[in-house]
Amino acid sequence: EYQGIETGTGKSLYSGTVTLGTTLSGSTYNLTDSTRGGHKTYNKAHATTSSAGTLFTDADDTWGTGAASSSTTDQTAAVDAAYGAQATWDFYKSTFGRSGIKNNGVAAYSRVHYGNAYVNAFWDDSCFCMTYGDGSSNTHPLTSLDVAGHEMTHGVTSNTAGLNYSGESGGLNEATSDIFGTAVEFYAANTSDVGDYLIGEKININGDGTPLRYMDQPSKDGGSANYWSSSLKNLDVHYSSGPANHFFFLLSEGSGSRTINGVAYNSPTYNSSTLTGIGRAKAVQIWYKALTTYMTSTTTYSGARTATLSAASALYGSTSTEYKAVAAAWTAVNVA
Ligand code: ASN
Ligand code: ZN
Ligand code: CA
Repeated sequence: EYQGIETGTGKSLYSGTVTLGTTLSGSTYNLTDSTRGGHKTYNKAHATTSSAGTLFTDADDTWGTGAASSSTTDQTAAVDAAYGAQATWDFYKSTFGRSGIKNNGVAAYSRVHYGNAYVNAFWDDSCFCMTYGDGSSNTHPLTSLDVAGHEMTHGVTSNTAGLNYSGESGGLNEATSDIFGTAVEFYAANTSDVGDYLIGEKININGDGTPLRYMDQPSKDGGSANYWSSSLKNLDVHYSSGPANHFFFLLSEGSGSRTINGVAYNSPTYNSSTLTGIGRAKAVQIWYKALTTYMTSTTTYSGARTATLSAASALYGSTSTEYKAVAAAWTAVNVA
């Protein structure tokens, strides 16, 4: 009986046709990616039990049906989730040399079709797994690339800084997932799902096609803060992430108006300063070093300023353009 590492073809819901790491066992393929720590994708078939579910299998190693004809229980959501886990693994490996969530070469796993019309996706430390609902009417699985990168990053945060999921540290935890989820989307450079500074723009979570969050101007979602204030800590963590998401946009791209990959942005500053970005590549290096070296479970926004300045100093020097840009971007979101 043959047992082997294969490369399948996935017809995804949000990212077009993709290649997937799969495994052949006997005469049946399964959705196990042995080249990336053994990540597996399971079908919950609308259950909400704590078990992993049923491992996806296939006869010909061509998975899913694509956006046009996907149904609520089929392989298509699994293709997106597996592709997202794969792209996120590759992003962390090639960008930071990190081998999986714990940097030990071991993968998490993913579960799709969780619950009935369940409009959420989540990371869970206890199963070391990502779980995805099918969205409203079971027609919009929350399996887009940026959401997958967001959820898997919760695992990284939990195993590094460990930012507590409430108050200001909770906002920084959420922003870390938005920052690296976005970086994954740009890294993948998928022609059907190009990089942007929006979160969840593919999953129609609001029913009107608008994204869940906007990094250039977080207040556009109707709940997030653009700038730090003493009451920021009282917001839900998905809203108190705003100033850090805004910091990341300003540091990467600068203030004011621009269009990137066809998406228009307009990023304001608290102090009316005009900022020039240092580029996303350097901004992610600074955030990652801050997360993995300087932040702790109780880091606040003020502490994040210090942590990212320490990271910029270590990476580029304390008199560098990058160091000065980090300071200016925090000041521009009222973290002085
Ligand atoms: N999708 C949400 C998130 O990852 C789930 C939650 O509220 N933790 O942030
Ligand atoms: Zn989150
Ligand atoms: Ca996005």
